[in-house]
Amino acid sequence: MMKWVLMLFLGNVFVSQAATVNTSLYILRDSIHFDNGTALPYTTFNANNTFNATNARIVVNQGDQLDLWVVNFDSDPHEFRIQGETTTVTIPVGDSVQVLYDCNTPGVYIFHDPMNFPDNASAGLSGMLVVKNTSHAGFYWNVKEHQVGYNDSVFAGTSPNWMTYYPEHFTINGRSNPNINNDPDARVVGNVGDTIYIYIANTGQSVHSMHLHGYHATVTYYSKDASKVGWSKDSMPIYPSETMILELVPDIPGEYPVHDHNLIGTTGGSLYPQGMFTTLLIAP
Ligand SMILES: [Cu+2]
Repeated sequence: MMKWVLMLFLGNVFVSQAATVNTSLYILRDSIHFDNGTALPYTTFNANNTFNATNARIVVNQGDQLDLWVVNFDSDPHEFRIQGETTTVTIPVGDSVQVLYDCNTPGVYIFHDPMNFPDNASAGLSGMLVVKNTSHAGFYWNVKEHQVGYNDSVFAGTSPNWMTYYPEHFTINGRSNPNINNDPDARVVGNVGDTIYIYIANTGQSVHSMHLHGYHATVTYYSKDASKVGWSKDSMPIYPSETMILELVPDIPGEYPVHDHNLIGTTGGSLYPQGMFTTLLIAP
């Protein structure tokens, strides 16, 4: 297997505590399944050689260096880029590429396949790189929507018509209600007084507005508009290819709904409540 090395140096900040994080992403194609019986062909980045509709997530600490191998086990060539980088690497079928990334700036960055953008990224190849600067509890929402037929078109080599995009399925980390609450990385569970961070990436092509019942959360990072940092709200619009970090300090116990305020996002193939619908569970 021929190996290409690409080094992305993102500045020269030296952090003495920095660790090297060695990890790999395996590009695999299978299907994403929805509760109305629909299955769509889907390609994702996986943590090992087993397909999972949840894209593998990479979580590092500020100052770490990411030493990443991206392995293409799909039958089509792919590209790889981390959001904010201008460099794109190509990964031929059966090949792998090494990417070195200095994680100097805390935030959420979407790594994706930019080939024929947004086609390949929409058909599954978009995940989250989270650069943390806190040890507080974290939860992760990769929000995305899906339209029947679009992925088939992408995999057949034909770009779908994004002007007539009307998605029917909505997922967080590749799951829809009621299965989101079974994802311990997505379902927010904590105690009154905890400091909880929710790391969000919109890897879809529609705007989603996550509505937290019961609490306000404070925006600590917003890729689209830094002037919104510090805002405390219960509903946060997140635009396509944008990312956000929310800080939540629950003041009362309870179980409260969290859902896409764009209400089509709480359906799945016309079933309700499906889609982006979960709950927060806060103990006294
Ligand atoms: Cu609501």
